[in-house]
Amino acid sequence: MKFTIFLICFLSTLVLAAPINVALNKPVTATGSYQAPSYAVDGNFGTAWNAGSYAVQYIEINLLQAYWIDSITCSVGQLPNGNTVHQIYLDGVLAHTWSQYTSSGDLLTVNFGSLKSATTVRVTTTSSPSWIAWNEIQVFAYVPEISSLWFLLLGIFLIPKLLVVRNL
Ligand SMILES: [Ca+2]
Repeated sequence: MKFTIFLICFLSTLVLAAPINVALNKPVTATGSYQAPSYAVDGNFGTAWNAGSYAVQYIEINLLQAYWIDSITCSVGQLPNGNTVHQIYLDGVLAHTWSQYTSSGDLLTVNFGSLKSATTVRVTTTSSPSWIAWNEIQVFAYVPEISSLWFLLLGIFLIPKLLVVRNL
């Protein structure tokens, strides 16, 4: 009985903890700022960071705290189109590389499979025919909602105690 209630509460927590974009409006630094780095995390795919220079360039997002990152999506903002190499670094450690033909407006996504904890996300471009630019960089992480934490606490502490009091 207790275990069943705990299981229901725990599963509710997982269901309610949907991944959200934790990069939104976070502090950003970059190697160039022909157009402001903050445009890459402003939630608007119609605005872009543009380094104003060719590779190698990077943009780094400070998430301000460690998050369990599930996936990262980057909206390509380059002109002309062509072959590019982009690297994703999590807390300074290379986590993924895109090496492919890319066009303006393309969405590049990496799903890490297992969650990766990191505070900083850097996207480094080592090869491109264009000035380096991104329309938007989204970092999706699991952030438990307050309501789901409440469910979990209920499952762990309160409901078992109530059951004991009622002798169930
Ligand atoms: Ca933008």
